[in-house]
Amino acid sequence: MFKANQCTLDACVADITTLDVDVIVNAANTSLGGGGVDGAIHRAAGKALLRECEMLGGCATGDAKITGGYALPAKHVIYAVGPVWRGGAHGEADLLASCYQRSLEVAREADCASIAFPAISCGVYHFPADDAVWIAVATVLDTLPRTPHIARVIFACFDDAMFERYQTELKRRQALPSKPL
Ligand code: AR6
Repeated sequence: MFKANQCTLDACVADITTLDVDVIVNAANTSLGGGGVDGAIHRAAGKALLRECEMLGGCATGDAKITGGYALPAKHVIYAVGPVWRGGAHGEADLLASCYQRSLEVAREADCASIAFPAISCGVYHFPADDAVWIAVATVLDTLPRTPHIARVIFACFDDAMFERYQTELKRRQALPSKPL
């Protein structure tokens, strides 16, 4: 666990659809439909979620939109569209960082205090996992000072290897000399 002023950051191995938080983030695509985390979220939330998604009109890569959580334990779902990995010279790092930043901003606007992220772009979009984890943690820490009532951030990992990456990165950050947020 990492404590940054008002907020705790944690990693866990979990199916993100089971987490009882204010909002879970979906690793979406621009048309807001698909498999992976997205498929799991739609299966758990029920058909009403799909109807609300259809009214959102898609979402740009690097941006985030929000719906209700319907049958999920989470009150809301945020759709963050990560970049497809195309070698790293196509703005992928900035677009991935933007997903985390925009998700926290959208969560703040919806008065969410707790948020769980999957490893956006690390599945079928093939972003290198070590880099993605570094970007996720760094961007969340950079954004939190502007989203002060977010008190809990969870990085929900689908497997032990991803969990180890987040644990290592959170521990490394915790060991750095503290910088006021
Ligand atoms: N809970 C937590 N993590 C999960 C879950 C789950 N239930 N299911 C998968 N993961 P992906 P992307 C992990 O492919 O790479 C979708 O079809 C998974 O192991 O879902 O951003 C969308 O609709 C991986 O580490 O997202 C888009 O078309 C991470 O979540 C496209 O895939 C992200 O895997 C987005 O690709």
